[in-house]
Amino acid sequence: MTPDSATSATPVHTVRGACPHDCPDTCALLTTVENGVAVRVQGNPAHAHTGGVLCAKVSKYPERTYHPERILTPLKRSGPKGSGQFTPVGWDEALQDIAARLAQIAARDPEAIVPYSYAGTMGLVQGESMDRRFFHRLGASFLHRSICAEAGAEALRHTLGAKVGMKVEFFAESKLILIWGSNSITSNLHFWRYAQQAKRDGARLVCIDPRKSETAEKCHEHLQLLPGTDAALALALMHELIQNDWLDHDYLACYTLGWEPLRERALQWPPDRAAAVCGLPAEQIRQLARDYGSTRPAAIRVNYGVQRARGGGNAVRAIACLPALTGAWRERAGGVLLSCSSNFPVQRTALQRPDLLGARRPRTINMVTIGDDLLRPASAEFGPKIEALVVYNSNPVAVAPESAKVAQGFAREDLFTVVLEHFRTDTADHADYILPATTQLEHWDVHLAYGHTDVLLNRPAVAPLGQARSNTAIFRALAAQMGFDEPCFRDDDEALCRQAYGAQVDFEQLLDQGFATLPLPDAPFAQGGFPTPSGRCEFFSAALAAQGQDGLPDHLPNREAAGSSAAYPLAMISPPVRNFLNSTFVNVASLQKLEHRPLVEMHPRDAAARGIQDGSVVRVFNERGSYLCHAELTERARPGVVNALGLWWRKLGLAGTNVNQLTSQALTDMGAGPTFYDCRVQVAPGTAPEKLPIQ
Ligand SMILES: Nc1nc2c(c(=O)[nH]1)N[C@H]1C(S)=C(S)[C@@H](COP(=O)(O)OP(=O)(O)OC[C@H]3O[C@@H](n4cnc5c(=O)[nH]c(N)nc54)[C@H](O)[C@@H]3O)O[C@H]1N2
Ligand SMILES: Nc1nc2c(c(=O)[nH]1)N[C@H]1C(S)=C(S)[C@@H](COP(=O)(O)OP(=O)(O)OC[C@H]3O[C@@H](n4cnc5c(=O)[nH]c(N)nc54)[C@H](O)[C@@H]3O)O[C@H]1N2
Ligand code: SF4
Ligand SMILES: [Mo]
Repeated sequence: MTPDSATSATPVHTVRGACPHDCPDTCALLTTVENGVAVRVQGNPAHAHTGGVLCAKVSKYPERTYHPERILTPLKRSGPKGSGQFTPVGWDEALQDIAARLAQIAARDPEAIVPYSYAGTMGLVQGESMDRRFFHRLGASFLHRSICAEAGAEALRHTLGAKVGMKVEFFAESKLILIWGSNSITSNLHFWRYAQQAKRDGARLVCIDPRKSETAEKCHEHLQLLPGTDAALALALMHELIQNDWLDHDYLACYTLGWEPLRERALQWPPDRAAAVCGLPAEQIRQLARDYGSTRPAAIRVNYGVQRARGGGNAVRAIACLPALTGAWRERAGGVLLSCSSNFPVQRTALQRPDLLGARRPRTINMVTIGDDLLRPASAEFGPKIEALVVYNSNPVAVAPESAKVAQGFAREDLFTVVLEHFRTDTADHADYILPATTQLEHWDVHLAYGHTDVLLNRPAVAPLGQARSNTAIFRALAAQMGFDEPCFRDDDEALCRQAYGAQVDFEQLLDQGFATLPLPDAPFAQGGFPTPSGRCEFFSAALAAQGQDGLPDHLPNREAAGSSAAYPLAMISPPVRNFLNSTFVNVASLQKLEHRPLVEMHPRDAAARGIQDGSVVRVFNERGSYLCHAELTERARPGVVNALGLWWRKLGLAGTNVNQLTSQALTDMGAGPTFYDCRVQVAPGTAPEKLPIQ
C-alpha cells in the first residue's frame, strides 16, 4: 500500500514523517499504524540520507509515545514548588487561569514574562511559529537560543558568511576525512555511513577528540588533544601548509580575504608550540598536515563539540579557514561542513510575525544564564525581575549549566511557571501548570536539517493521545483566551506548514513524497562566492574587528584548563551518550537499560592516584557543586581529562543531581554560547546513597 493512504477503514497503513530531534540527520520516518495505534517507526528507504536506517533511540519512538508515564491531562501544582505534586484539571480551567496570570503580569510589564524553548522538536511549526506570534503580541522578553550552537554559528558567519558548507553525501568521495569534535557514530550516524563508504574506497579517517569515542576507535588515526585547544592545532596545520608550500596560491589570491595577516599569525604556531598546548606529539601534528596538504579531495566534518569552550568561536573559525588554504573547495568532495541550515529558505517573518511587536523592542534573556537571571532582582540594567516562564521543547533544569542555581530559580515560590511537556521532567516538576503536549506521531510539521539539504514534511500518524494538544494548538488557545484577535492566531497547522517555506518549496511535492531536495550546486565555493560581505572566505573579519575582537582566528585558552587549579586539577567534558538525546529518552526503559547508570570515565592512572576503583561511586566536584556517579576506568579518557557523559535527569542521579551541577554559566568568545566543556573538577571516592534511584 502507498504510504499516507490511510482511511479509517484501513486497519494497517504507514505514514510518512520526519524525525523531530535535535540531530543533524533529520531522518525520514515511516510509521506503521494498526487500528489507530503506532506500532513501528522505521527509516523511510526512499529517502537517500536516511537509507531506511534509524538510530536505536528513535526506533523506540512508540515505546516513548505510549509510555505509561506520558502526561495526558493538564496538571496543576498541589504541593510546594518543585515537589512534583500535581492534580489533574480541565483544559478550560488551566487556560483561563494561565491567561489571567500572564495578563496580570503583562499589565505591569510584559518583559517580566520569558519564553524558554529549544529544540525538543526542531519542527518549524511546533518549534517556532504560533509560540513566537504569541510572545511577540504579548511583548514578552526575547530569548537568545544559544544553548548549543551559537559560537560555531557566529564563527561560520564571520568566515564563510553563513551556516553553509559541503554537501554531506560527497564525503563518500573524499580521500581524507577529518572528523573534528564530532562523535559521529553517536550524534551524526548518517554522516558516518558516508564516511564508511569513503573508507571502503580507500579514504583515511582521522578523528580529533579529547575522548577516545566510539568514532575515534574506528578511525585510522586519533589525535587525543586537550579540550579547547583546537585553534592551536589548526594554526599549526596552517604553519606546515605554509612551510611546505602545500597551498593553492590562486585560490588564496582570488577567493580569500586577509591571507597576509593570517599567514603571519600561523607562522607563530610551529608544531612544537601547538604540541605543548594540545598535549599531542609534534610529529602527529606534522603528519596530519602532510596528509591534509597532499591528499585530494580532503574534507572536514567539524561538529559542535569543538565550540563548547571559551575560545569555541575562534576554534571554528580557524578550522573553517583550512580548505581555502589548500583550495579543497574546488572539488565537491572537499571543504568543510559544520551546519548547512542557512541554505533553507525559511520564511521566518511570515511564520513568526515580528510585526506583532509594534514599536516594542523587548530585552533579551540568554538561555545559558537562566540560573543567574532567575535569581536577579529588577534593575535598570537587567529590567524587571522574571515573574513568569513558559517552557516548551526544553528541559532547562537538567540541561542548562550550573543547575544548582537553575533549580533554585525554578523553585522560587513567586515565579509562575507553565511547562508544555510529554513527561514529568526535572523542569516539569517545578511547574505551576503542566500542559500535555503531542509527540511527532500526533501532529503536523515541516522541517529543515543542519546535516543535509532536504526539506521534510511530518504528517500525524495517530490522533493525539489522551487530552494532549500540539504546541501550536496550545498557543492558539492561549491567544484566544488573552483576547488576541489578529487573524494569524487562527492559522491551523497545515496552513503554518505551507507558510514555512511559502513559494520557495513545492508543498505539493512534500505532500506527495514527504521530502524535497533543495536545488544547490555540488561544489558551492569552487570559485569563491561565499555569502560574506566581501564574497570571499574571510580569514580576517572586519565585523569581528569592529566588535573589538581579534579580526583573525587565534587560540584562546580555556578558562578552566586541565592543571590550571591545584584544588580542581582535572578538566571535565560531558558529551552525550549514544542512547539518549540530550535529556530526552532517559526515561525510556529499554534505552535506560543500555546506558545502565550515570558515569564518569577516568584514565586508570588518574583513578589510581585517588584510590578509585572501577565501578565505584565517586564524587565529582568543584566550586559550583558536587555530582555523585559511578567511575569507569578506561583509556577512553586521557590522563588529566574526565568524561562525565550526559545527560541524565537529575532525579535519576545518585544524589538528585546531574553533570550540570558542575558546569559554568561563562560564555564563549562569540555568540554568547555555553562553555559546558570548559570545566575543571576534582574526583574523590564517594558513598552511595542507601536507596538508589536506578537498580
Ligand atoms: N545520540 C545522541 N545524538 C545526538 C545528541 C545526543 O544527545 N545523543 N545531541 C544532539 C545535539 S543537540 C547536538 S548539538 C549534537 C552534538 O554532537 P556533536 O556536534 O558531535 O558534539 P558533542 O557531542 O558535544 O561533541 C562531539 C565530540 O567532541 C568531543 N569534544 C569535546 N570537547 C572537545 C574539544 O575541545 N575539541 C574537540 N576536538 N573535541 C571535543 C567530545 O568528546 C565528543 O566526542 O548531537 C546531536 N545528536
Ligand atoms: N553538560 C552538558 N549539558 C548540555 C549539553 C552537553 O553536551 N553537556 N548539550 C547541550 C545541548 S547541545 C543542547 S541542544 C541542550 C538541549 O537541551 P533541550 O533542548 O532542553 O533538550 P532535551 O533535554 O532533549 O529536552 C527537550 C524536551 O522537549 C520535550 N519535547 C519534545 N517535543 C516536544 C513537543 O513537541 N512539544 C513540547 N511541548 N515538548 C516537546 C521533550 O519531552 C524534552 O523533555 O542541552 C545542552 N546541555
Ligand atoms: S535522532 Fe538523528 S539519527 Fe536518530 S532518527 Fe532522528 S535524525 Fe535520525
Ligand atoms: Mo545541541
